[in-house]
Amino acid sequence: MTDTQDYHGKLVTIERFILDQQQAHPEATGTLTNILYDMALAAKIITSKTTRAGLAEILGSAGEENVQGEEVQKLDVFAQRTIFRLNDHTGRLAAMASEEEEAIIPIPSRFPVGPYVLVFDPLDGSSNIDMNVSIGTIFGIYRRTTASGPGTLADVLQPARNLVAAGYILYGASTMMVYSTGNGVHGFTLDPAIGEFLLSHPNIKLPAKPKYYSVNQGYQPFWTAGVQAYTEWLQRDTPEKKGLSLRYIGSLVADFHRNLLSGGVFYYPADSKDLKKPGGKLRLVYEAGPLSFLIEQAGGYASDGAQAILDIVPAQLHQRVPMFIGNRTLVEQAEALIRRHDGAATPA
Ligand code: P6P
Repeated sequence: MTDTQDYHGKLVTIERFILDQQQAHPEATGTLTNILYDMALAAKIITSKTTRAGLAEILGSAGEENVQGEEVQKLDVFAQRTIFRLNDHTGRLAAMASEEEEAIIPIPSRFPVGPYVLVFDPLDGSSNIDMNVSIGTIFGIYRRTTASGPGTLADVLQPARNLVAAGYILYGASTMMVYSTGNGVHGFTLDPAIGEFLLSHPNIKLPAKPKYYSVNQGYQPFWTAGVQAYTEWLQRDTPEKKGLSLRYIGSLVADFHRNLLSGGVFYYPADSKDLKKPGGKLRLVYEAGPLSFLIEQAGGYASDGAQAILDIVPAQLHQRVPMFIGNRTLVEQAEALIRRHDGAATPA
């Protein structure tokens, strides 16, 4: 097993790191390695567009032609097509599933299928683009569960504990790719001058002393009594912790990344504000699941308020789930207060 401590202070590209990690698995064929390579390439391609998003008016906004007469795509559609086109022909995947597509995405019949499935939210938080707020891509990789032929919905509807890899790409002041294959969480920062992701955050672990809580406090009137009590507990000095500061960007990958590095808890609970979303807003398969895999690899925990998100077997592709994710002590306190005030019935 490659000791990631060896990397501190060393100049390592993401490709070199992924390959080194593969060498810890003699049985590995390199297929997973190549899927991760392609996610890094997707990140570079999408970055080339997100850094100019604000210029859409000058360059033409989505659906129009830009000054070069090219059709300008909405960024989330562009991100979706980029990830699809990098993976549709490689023979590594049996199917894909995306936030942007109602059904699973089959591998075109002219291409071979492979042993993995890729689930992804191509550009989460894209409504923030016009305000130049950081946005992100979230992805998870499973081994297919069906024996052969085209991948099926069953291959995708697996509990996140089955993930073999998960990660995200944060398009912020710099572009970062953060991923895990079950051997710790590792962060890479894109150096645009050379077009390479360089290892900048080896073996990320949640700080034991949390700093922030992150929630949209605007929904407070619509929370259950348990979530109200939890929020009040987070704000207070207690024997276990100092009162936490509130930080909420409203862009999941940015909020998650900040708390991963600073320590804290992010939660998007169920609320009674929008009865069409009794289970909260975030999606289980391609948002909460992969992030829950990452947080546990970083020493934290993720719950829907009653159970580990990693153990939830999805019933539908786009099903939503309440999510409390971060330092284990903070998330377990949410479960305790919800049990005490709301009973075992909630959340949805
Ligand atoms: P609200 C962005 O639209 C998103 O899906 C996540 O990135 C973010 O965490 C959440 O919605 C914010 O939702 O209701 O607080 O605006």
